[in-house]
Amino acid sequence: MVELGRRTALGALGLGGAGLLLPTRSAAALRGGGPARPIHADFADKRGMLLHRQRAPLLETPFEVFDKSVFTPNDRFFVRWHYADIPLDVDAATFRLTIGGAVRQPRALSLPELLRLPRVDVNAVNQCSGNSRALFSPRVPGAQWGNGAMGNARWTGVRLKDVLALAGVAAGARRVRFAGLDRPPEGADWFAKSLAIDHALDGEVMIAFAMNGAALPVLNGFPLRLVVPGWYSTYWIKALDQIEVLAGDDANFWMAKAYRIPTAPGASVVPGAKDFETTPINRMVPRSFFTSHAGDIAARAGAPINLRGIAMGGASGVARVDLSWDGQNWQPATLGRDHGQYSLRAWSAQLTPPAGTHVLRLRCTSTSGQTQSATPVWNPSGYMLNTIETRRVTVA
Ligand SMILES: Nc1nc2c(c(=O)[nH]1)N[C@H]1C(S)=C(S)[C@@H](COP(=O)(O)O)O[C@H]1N2
Ligand SMILES: [Mo]
Repeated sequence: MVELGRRTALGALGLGGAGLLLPTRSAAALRGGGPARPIHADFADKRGMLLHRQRAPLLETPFEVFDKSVFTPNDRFFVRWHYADIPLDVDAATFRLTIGGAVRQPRALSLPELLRLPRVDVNAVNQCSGNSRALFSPRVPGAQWGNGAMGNARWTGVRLKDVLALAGVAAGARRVRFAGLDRPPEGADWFAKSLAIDHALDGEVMIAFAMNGAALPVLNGFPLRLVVPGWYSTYWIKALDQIEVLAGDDANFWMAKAYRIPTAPGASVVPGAKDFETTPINRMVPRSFFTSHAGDIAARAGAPINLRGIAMGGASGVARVDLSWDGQNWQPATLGRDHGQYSLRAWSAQLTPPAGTHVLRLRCTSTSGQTQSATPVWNPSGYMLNTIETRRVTVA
């Protein structure tokens, strides 16, 4: 059982006056009387999650949540930690974010100091590299996520660029590495990820202190997390408390050995392939999903089928979402409101197919012209699945 400690001195965050509310329900209040597993309610700040692992927590968002809104509520937002030793009780008053390495002036910033910087917002999808891994065929090891290892939120914070400017990046800096308050077991590398210096300074990468207008839930990285719009969430370091500017390469296990994808197009290789060139996982790719129908669709002849869903462009916006009965001819769905290029976007369509059994295909094309894979994606780590979605439609 994960026991969540009380967050102390929350006033130091200055969130009260900003209208940012903190969850008030205790872990105890959420326990007992709820539905049986796998819908899990034992984690404070979370309800109705699919439990993949208790320690370190892996909680998936049930897919029906995505039918209600393109923004994922904080209490339904997925959770993924690598190591069991995670920060459950952070003292906001004594918390410091350190910036060191190849900088002119190493810093240790308190939360109030950080919050003095200009604030920025971005609507962005946070998606695990291994989202949908359970759909890989042949099967690959790792958390057997369905499609719910992702979420979309409005992130509020400060620009990484502004934070780095407080320390002054030294000439010759190559990368910026990030780590949080979680701790590895004896002998293992810290969970740390790094970005190329130009990316870190692009003005888009941010350090968020709020999610959908509230403080970050403990399990999603209270009090601070990195937000890397358009990139897989392995880079979105939670409970971020260390920034290190590197003058050279990053030899840490989590960059040099893990979270690497084939350099082949679509990150796809022949199942079973081993000796292929790899590169660190990076930008997300377009995806789209049905939310109106979880499985096969049954309809009456002549009656329209109302379809709904969500789409993401990946590293750029959603240009279009299309449906097809044959994989050749595509017809556009109607797009919902544009909440920004990194956000989920709703789509809808009304179709009246003739009697018979059909396969309906769905795909998103991004504003940079990328589209979903028509053939099954496969790599041994189970990353970046973005194969075209299908539904069997029977009209009688
Ligand atoms: N400190 C820390 N940050 C982390 C991780 C972690 O293990 N430790 N996991 C990363 C991975 S792989 C994912 S998928 C996301 C999950 O973010 P979430 O739990 O807020 O949904 O956190 C990322 N940030
Ligand atoms: Mo992940």
